Amino acid sequence: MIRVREFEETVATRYSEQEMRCPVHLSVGQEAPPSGLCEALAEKDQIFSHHRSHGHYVAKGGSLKKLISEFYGKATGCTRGVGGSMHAMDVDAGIIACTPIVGGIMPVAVGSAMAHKYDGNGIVTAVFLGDATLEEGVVHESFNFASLKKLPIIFFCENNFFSVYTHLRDRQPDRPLVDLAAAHKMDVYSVDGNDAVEVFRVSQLACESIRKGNGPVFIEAITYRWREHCGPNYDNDIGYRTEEEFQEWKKKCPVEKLTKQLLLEDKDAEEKIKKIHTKIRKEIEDAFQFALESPFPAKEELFKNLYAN
Ligand SMILES: Cc1ncc(C[n+]2csc(CCOP(=O)(O)OP(=O)(O)O)c2C)c(N)n1
Repeated sequence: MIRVREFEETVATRYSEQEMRCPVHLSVGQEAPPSGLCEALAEKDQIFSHHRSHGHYVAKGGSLKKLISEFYGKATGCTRGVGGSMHAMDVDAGIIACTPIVGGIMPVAVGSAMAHKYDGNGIVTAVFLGDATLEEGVVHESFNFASLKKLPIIFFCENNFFSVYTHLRDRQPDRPLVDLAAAHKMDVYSVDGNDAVEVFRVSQLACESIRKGNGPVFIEAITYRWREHCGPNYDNDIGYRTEEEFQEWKKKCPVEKLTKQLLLEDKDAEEKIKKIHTKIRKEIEDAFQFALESPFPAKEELFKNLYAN
């Protein structure tokens, strides 16, 4: 969680330098869901995600150097500098693909989970989705098919209540989000998405059930994004949500929550956490330096992979 938070805060701070020229969808405040889930996944398990994927990528152990280089459009980036922040991937770390068309990644993840089932390789796939993603038809086709074929996949929904500037209550009827997945006959959980330990606990249950061959599981993690939908700023003044609401969620900071828990359990926790911060800050600094010093892709690279030939 600290690595995700420090990474995102550094991106936010350095974004105004105008050197990172791709959009950034930060997930400050939403560190517990990917951290809890990825702690429960095995190293060989795989994730798929969407536009707000930095936290997912970092939590699954993706290379910081590759991701930051991608933000700077450098040849050393995870898609060689041509994809930008919404196409994070690091196959070695099991981060297979992220795409920004809302819902677009769902059938891709389901197809991949089906391939793993047929290979019998024991890989669990987890696909991240936002609450708004449930409004896309393809999501329901994906739920239906995954359930029918008992595929080894976790549908992991981070409910942060907003689709850009529109609240959930103005987009969907008042009913539990988990009902949508339960209707497709799969196990569902709804958890406090700012409680990393709870997220880890249900993610472990999901993995155990999937590894027994019981088919997909849907998890809703209720959380809140602190910064604007896209970009480094705070936007509580523009009218779609209030400063009071934001402050209430800020009090539920997932990093502070876990820190407090650890301080109660371990007298050396403060010292250990300090060391983690120092180590991670250095790691992030090195990764930024690497990105800044890396070359831009050659001109010929621009048209590579655009055509079948
Ligand atoms: C099919 C499609 N429609 C609209 C958009 C524009 N859009 C980008 S992000 C977004 C909101 C997504 O909300 P959610 O899935 O809840 O994720 P969050 O941004 O809250 O993390 C929208 C509508 C898009 N990228 N794709």
